[in-house]
Amino acid sequence: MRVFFITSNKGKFLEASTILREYGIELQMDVNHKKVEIQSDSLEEIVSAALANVCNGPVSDYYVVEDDGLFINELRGFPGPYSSYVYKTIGIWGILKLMADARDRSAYFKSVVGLCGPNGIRLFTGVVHGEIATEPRGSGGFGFDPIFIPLGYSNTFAELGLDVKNKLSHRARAFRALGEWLLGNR
Ligand code: ITT
Repeated sequence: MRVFFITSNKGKFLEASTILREYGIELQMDVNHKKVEIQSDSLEEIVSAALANVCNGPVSDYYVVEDDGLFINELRGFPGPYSSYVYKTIGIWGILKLMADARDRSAYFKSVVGLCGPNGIRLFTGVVHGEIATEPRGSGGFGFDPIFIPLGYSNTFAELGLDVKNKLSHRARAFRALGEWLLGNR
Protein backbone atom coordinates (compact mmCIF):
# COMPACT_ATOMS: atom_id res chain seq x y z
CA MET A 1 0.00 0.00 0.00
CA ARG A 2 1.39 3.40 -0.99
CA VAL A 3 0.15 6.49 0.84
CA PHE A 4 1.14 9.94 -0.49
CA PHE A 5 0.78 13.18 1.49
CA ILE A 6 0.22 16.21 -0.75
CA THR A 7 1.72 19.09 1.25
CA SER A 8 4.39 21.74 1.02
CA ASN A 9 4.73 21.94 4.81
CA LYS A 10 7.67 19.88 6.11
CA GLY A 11 6.56 20.30 9.74
CA LYS A 12 3.20 18.68 8.95
CA PHE A 13 4.91 15.89 7.03
CA LEU A 14 7.33 15.08 9.87
CA GLU A 15 4.53 14.87 12.45
CA ALA A 16 2.15 12.86 10.23
CA SER A 17 4.80 10.40 9.04
CA THR A 18 5.98 9.77 12.63
CA ILE A 19 2.42 8.93 13.66
CA LEU A 20 1.58 6.68 10.71
CA ARG A 21 4.80 4.71 11.30
CA GLU A 22 3.13 3.50 14.54
CA TYR A 23 0.59 1.81 12.24
CA GLY A 24 3.25 0.31 9.97
CA ILE A 25 2.51 2.86 7.24
CA GLU A 26 5.44 4.62 5.53
CA LEU A 27 4.01 7.98 4.40
CA GLN A 28 5.56 9.49 1.27
CA MET A 29 5.71 13.20 0.45
CA ASP A 30 3.93 13.81 -2.85
CA VAL A 31 5.85 16.28 -4.97
CA ASN A 32 3.96 15.60 -8.22
CA HIS A 33 0.56 16.96 -7.18
CA LYS A 34 -0.17 20.49 -6.06
CA LYS A 35 -2.72 21.01 -3.29
CA VAL A 36 -5.46 23.04 -4.97
CA GLU A 37 -6.94 25.30 -2.28
CA ILE A 38 -10.38 26.84 -2.73
CA GLN A 39 -11.34 29.74 -0.49
CA SER A 40 -13.92 28.70 2.09
CA ASP A 41 -14.78 29.17 5.77
CA SER A 42 -14.94 25.38 6.10
CA LEU A 43 -11.80 23.22 6.42
CA GLU A 44 -13.91 20.21 5.34
CA GLU A 45 -14.89 21.95 2.08
CA ILE A 46 -11.27 22.95 1.36
CA VAL A 47 -10.05 19.37 1.88
CA SER A 48 -12.89 17.78 -0.11
CA ALA A 49 -12.27 20.11 -3.07
CA ALA A 50 -8.52 19.43 -2.98
CA LEU A 51 -9.11 15.66 -2.96
CA ALA A 52 -11.67 15.81 -5.78
CA ASN A 53 -8.93 17.32 -7.88
CA VAL A 54 -6.57 14.39 -7.25
CA CYS A 55 -8.87 11.36 -7.23
CA ASN A 56 -11.00 12.28 -10.24
CA GLY A 57 -10.81 8.77 -11.72
CA PRO A 58 -9.89 5.25 -10.59
CA VAL A 59 -6.72 5.25 -8.44
CA SER A 60 -4.62 2.42 -7.05
CA ASP A 61 -2.74 4.44 -4.38
CA TYR A 62 -3.93 6.50 -1.42
CA TYR A 63 -3.59 10.30 -1.31
CA VAL A 64 -3.79 12.48 1.80
CA VAL A 65 -4.50 16.21 2.07
CA GLU A 66 -4.71 18.17 5.33
CA ASP A 67 -6.04 21.61 6.11
CA ASP A 68 -5.77 23.23 9.53
CA GLY A 69 -6.74 26.32 11.37
CA LEU A 70 -6.04 28.09 14.64
CA PHE A 71 -9.39 29.34 15.99
CA ILE A 72 -9.09 32.10 18.64
CA ASN A 73 -12.28 32.63 20.61
CA GLU A 74 -11.67 36.31 21.50
CA LEU A 75 -11.24 36.96 17.74
CA ARG A 76 -14.45 35.01 16.94
CA GLY A 77 -12.52 32.17 15.31
CA PHE A 78 -9.94 34.23 13.40
CA PRO A 79 -7.63 33.25 11.69
CA GLY A 80 -9.32 29.81 11.26
CA PRO A 81 -9.12 28.57 7.64
CA TYR A 82 -6.97 31.61 6.78
CA SER A 83 -4.20 30.64 9.23
CA SER A 84 -1.57 29.99 6.58
CA TYR A 85 -2.06 33.43 5.00
CA VAL A 86 -2.20 35.18 8.38
CA TYR A 87 0.99 33.40 9.49
CA LYS A 88 2.76 34.59 6.32
CA THR A 89 1.47 38.17 6.64
CA ILE A 90 1.01 39.49 10.21
CA GLY A 91 2.57 36.36 11.78
CA ILE A 92 2.86 35.47 15.45
CA TRP A 93 3.56 39.06 16.52
CA GLY A 94 0.49 40.30 14.66
CA ILE A 95 -1.69 37.79 16.53
CA LEU A 96 -0.11 38.77 19.86
CA LYS A 97 -0.86 42.41 19.09
CA LEU A 98 -4.51 41.63 18.33
CA MET A 99 -4.65 39.75 21.64
CA ALA A 100 -2.96 42.49 23.70
CA ASP A 101 -6.09 43.42 25.69
CA ALA A 102 -7.86 40.08 25.38
CA ARG A 103 -9.58 38.76 28.51
CA ASP A 104 -10.26 35.36 26.96
CA ARG A 105 -7.08 33.74 25.55
CA SER A 106 -8.69 30.37 24.79
CA ALA A 107 -8.19 28.90 21.33
CA TYR A 108 -8.12 25.60 19.51
CA PHE A 109 -6.36 24.03 16.57
CA LYS A 110 -8.45 21.94 14.20
CA SER A 111 -7.13 19.54 11.59
CA VAL A 112 -9.15 18.00 8.78
CA VAL A 113 -7.30 15.18 7.05
CA GLY A 114 -8.77 13.77 3.85
CA LEU A 115 -7.95 10.43 2.30
CA CYS A 116 -8.87 9.30 -1.18
CA GLY A 117 -8.02 5.98 -2.71
CA PRO A 118 -9.41 2.81 -4.26
CA ASN A 119 -12.44 2.87 -1.95
CA GLY A 120 -13.45 6.52 -2.17
CA ILE A 121 -13.01 9.59 0.02
CA ARG A 122 -13.00 9.85 3.84
CA LEU A 123 -12.37 12.76 6.21
CA PHE A 124 -10.82 12.54 9.70
CA THR A 125 -10.89 15.38 12.21
CA GLY A 126 -8.80 16.28 15.24
CA VAL A 127 -9.02 19.17 17.70
CA VAL A 128 -6.77 20.35 20.56
CA HIS A 129 -7.90 23.05 22.98
CA GLY A 130 -5.57 25.46 24.72
CA GLU A 131 -4.69 29.11 25.01
CA ILE A 132 -2.60 31.81 23.35
CA ALA A 133 0.60 32.65 25.26
CA THR A 134 1.47 36.26 26.03
CA GLU A 135 4.84 35.97 24.26
CA PRO A 136 6.47 33.43 21.89
CA ARG A 137 8.37 30.64 23.65
CA GLY A 138 10.35 27.63 22.38
CA SER A 139 12.08 26.66 19.17
CA GLY A 140 10.43 23.34 18.18
CA GLY A 141 7.59 22.71 15.75
CA PHE A 142 6.40 25.27 13.20
CA GLY A 143 3.78 27.94 12.54
CA PHE A 144 1.93 29.12 15.65
CA ASP A 145 3.55 26.50 17.93
CA PRO A 146 5.54 29.14 19.94
CA ILE A 147 2.29 30.81 21.10
CA PHE A 148 -0.03 27.82 21.62
CA ILE A 149 -0.25 26.27 25.11
CA PRO A 150 -2.30 23.05 25.10
CA LEU A 151 -4.86 22.59 27.89
CA GLY A 152 -3.34 21.04 31.02
CA TYR A 153 0.20 22.27 30.25
CA SER A 154 2.09 25.49 30.97
CA ASN A 155 4.53 25.23 28.05
CA THR A 156 3.92 26.00 24.39
CA PHE A 157 3.93 23.30 21.68
CA ALA A 158 7.30 24.74 20.56
CA GLU A 159 8.71 24.11 24.07
CA LEU A 160 7.07 20.71 24.53
CA GLY A 161 8.63 19.23 21.38
CA LEU A 162 7.55 16.60 18.85
CA ASP A 163 7.01 13.65 21.21
CA VAL A 164 4.55 15.48 23.45
CA LYS A 165 2.91 17.37 20.56
CA ASN A 166 2.35 14.08 18.73
CA LYS A 167 0.49 12.69 21.74
CA LEU A 168 -2.11 15.42 21.91
CA SER A 169 -2.20 17.65 18.84
CA HIS A 170 -5.09 18.16 16.40
CA ARG A 171 -2.93 16.54 13.69
CA ALA A 172 -2.02 13.58 15.90
CA ARG A 173 -5.71 12.92 16.58
CA ALA A 174 -6.75 13.16 12.93
CA PHE A 175 -3.85 11.02 11.65
CA ARG A 176 -4.40 8.35 14.33
CA ALA A 177 -8.01 8.06 13.16
CA LEU A 178 -6.73 7.72 9.59
CA GLY A 179 -4.17 5.09 10.67
CA GLU A 180 -6.85 3.03 12.44
CA TRP A 181 -9.13 3.25 9.42
CA LEU A 182 -6.42 2.17 6.97
CA LEU A 183 -5.50 -0.80 9.17
CA GLY A 184 -9.12 -1.97 9.18
CA ASN A 185 -10.02 -1.19 5.57
CA ARG A 186 -7.10 -1.61 3.22
P1 ITT B 1 -0.14 22.70 2.91
O1 ITT B 1 0.84 22.67 1.79
O2 ITT B 1 -0.38 21.33 3.51
O3 ITT B 1 -1.41 23.42 2.57
P2 ITT B 1 0.14 24.91 4.81
O4 ITT B 1 1.21 25.29 5.77
O5 ITT B 1 -0.27 25.93 3.78
O6 ITT B 1 0.59 23.54 4.09
P3 ITT B 1 -2.59 24.98 5.85
O7 ITT B 1 -3.11 25.60 4.60
O8 ITT B 1 -3.36 23.85 6.46
O9 ITT B 1 -1.11 24.40 5.63
O10 ITT B 1 -2.35 26.16 6.86
C1 ITT B 1 -2.47 26.03 8.20
C2 ITT B 1 -1.55 27.01 8.90
O11 ITT B 1 -1.90 26.93 10.28
C3 ITT B 1 -0.08 26.61 8.80
O12 ITT B 1 0.61 27.25 7.77
C4 ITT B 1 0.46 27.04 10.18
O13 ITT B 1 0.82 28.41 10.16
C5 ITT B 1 -0.76 26.87 11.08
N1 ITT B 1 -0.70 25.54 11.70
C6 ITT B 1 -1.31 24.40 11.29
N2 ITT B 1 -0.99 23.36 12.10
C7 ITT B 1 -0.15 23.87 13.02
C8 ITT B 1 0.54 23.31 14.09
O14 ITT B 1 0.47 22.02 14.37
N3 ITT B 1 1.30 24.10 14.82
C9 ITT B 1 1.43 25.41 14.55
N4 ITT B 1 0.83 26.03 13.53
C10 ITT B 1 0.03 25.26 12.77
